[in-house]
Amino acid sequence: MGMTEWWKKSTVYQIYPRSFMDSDGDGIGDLRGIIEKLDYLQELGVDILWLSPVYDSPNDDNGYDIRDYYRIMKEFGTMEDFDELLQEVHARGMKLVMDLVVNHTSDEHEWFKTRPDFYIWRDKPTNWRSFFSGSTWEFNKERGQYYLHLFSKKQPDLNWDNPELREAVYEMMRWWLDKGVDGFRMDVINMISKVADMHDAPGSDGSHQFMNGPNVHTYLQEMNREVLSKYDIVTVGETPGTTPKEARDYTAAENRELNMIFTFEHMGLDQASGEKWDLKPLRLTDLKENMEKWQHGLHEKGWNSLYWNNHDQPRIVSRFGEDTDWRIESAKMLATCLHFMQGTPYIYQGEELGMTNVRFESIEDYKDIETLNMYKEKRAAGVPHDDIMTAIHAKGRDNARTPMQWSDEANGGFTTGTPWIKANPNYPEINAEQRHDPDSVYQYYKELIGFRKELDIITHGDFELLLRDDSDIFAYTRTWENETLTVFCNFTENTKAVQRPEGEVLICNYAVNLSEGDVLLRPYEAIVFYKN
Ligand code: TEU
Repeated sequence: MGMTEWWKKSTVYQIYPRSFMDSDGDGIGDLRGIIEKLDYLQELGVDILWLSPVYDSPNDDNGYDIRDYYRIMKEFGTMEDFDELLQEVHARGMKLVMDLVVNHTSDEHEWFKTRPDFYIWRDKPTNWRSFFSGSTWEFNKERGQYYLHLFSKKQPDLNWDNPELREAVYEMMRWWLDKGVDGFRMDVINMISKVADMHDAPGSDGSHQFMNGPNVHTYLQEMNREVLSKYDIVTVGETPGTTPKEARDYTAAENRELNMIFTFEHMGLDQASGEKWDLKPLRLTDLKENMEKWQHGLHEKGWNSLYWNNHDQPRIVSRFGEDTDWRIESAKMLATCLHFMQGTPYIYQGEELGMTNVRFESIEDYKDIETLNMYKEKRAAGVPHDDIMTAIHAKGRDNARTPMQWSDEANGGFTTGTPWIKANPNYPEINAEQRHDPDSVYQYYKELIGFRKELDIITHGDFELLLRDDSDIFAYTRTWENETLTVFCNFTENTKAVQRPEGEVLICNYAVNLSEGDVLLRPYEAIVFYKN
């Protein structure tokens, strides 16, 4: 592993600044609030902090609609606050990765007025549906044409076929890298190249015409040549709709594009159709098969990110675990399942506490544009309120965006003011004060993060799925030189016996209780054996 591949032994922590910590009582998280919590993060042992966008934005999509790439969002603080945050992160031996949103800007970005050639205009719209409901085309009266917006109408897509736009992006990236940031998470970066002849698509799904498009690798190789290759940084592409084969093209070192990507396949296994709101229960064998496919698909040919959570996904303990009677056990079990795989793990704020989904009864309590647009559209189509709320409770992005729960004080100690979104009412029972308990989810995550630094087998070992057809247990081995890790994760309340493997217990989310023969896995039990 070369000097520049430090990210292969790192663990990343994602901060959604709006909901992380509010230092000035305006109810919105800010950069000074993050500075106040850096010791908490250093104690956890994470190596890289990924900040969701902190640039100037009208917040139509909570910062993923950038108005000025060179200014800090006023609610989050000043550029001086940012410089201090970066300095304090580096002083603690951690790294800071920014969220690069360059598939689109805000419609309030000056370019939208001064450089129409930086955007995508057509006389006639296609039938494509936006990720945020409605059409992906908006008519602009001044110009007398439609502009493309895959997301909200205030997020016009940039025209990456224009070399002047690409150079403007590269110049901005150099500006942040010259400040000392340590890399980028690249928002829907596999959507930047659209087919030239955009046309109507079956089911209004234009994704085959804008995902992994004709010039995406050309542009990423140019970005790497012009910018990325000149810095010792880490890059991760957010690439919905990408297969392991395409992921190899993005992450193979010899292709000189990105270090890793986020797959979405495992996040689609509990949806019945192309729409995330169309719920179906997860089948564990589907999850096992999919994660095996990605472990094998990128082994020695690329690099995986490993995640269950982010600011767009419901919280995993409520989704694939059990968040009432077995919350702590299942939170630890899910973490074990992920953290012994090959790749770079991502922890989303609050995941290390076992924070859960939220259930607001009123749509007024929800803030996310994706949710609110969907609600409006489905209500207009006559779908009952309760049916829509069931889907929002299961899959809404605000599940991940309620304030970080620091203590049992008002609003979980996130703000002394009125939070921009209500706190999850379970903050008195679930908060960071519990991290001092040796049996807390936080201390368990801290142990997992430590193993990745200590045991090279986690970074390099071969992955082999065990008990393939078992619908309760996710089990696998990692092997490397003369070492073996055997991981057992019980995803159910059923007690199951498994054959005891070689080696000693490395970690277990219960007090270890091994009889001579088989291992009896208790509800949501995770146990890892290590032989060297
Ligand atoms: O998300 C891209 C994306 O594919 C989302 O539509 C995601 O699949 C969906 O929200 C799941 O419910 C990125 C950012 O992570 C997201 O927060 C932004 O809203 C979006 O791009 C536009 O920038």
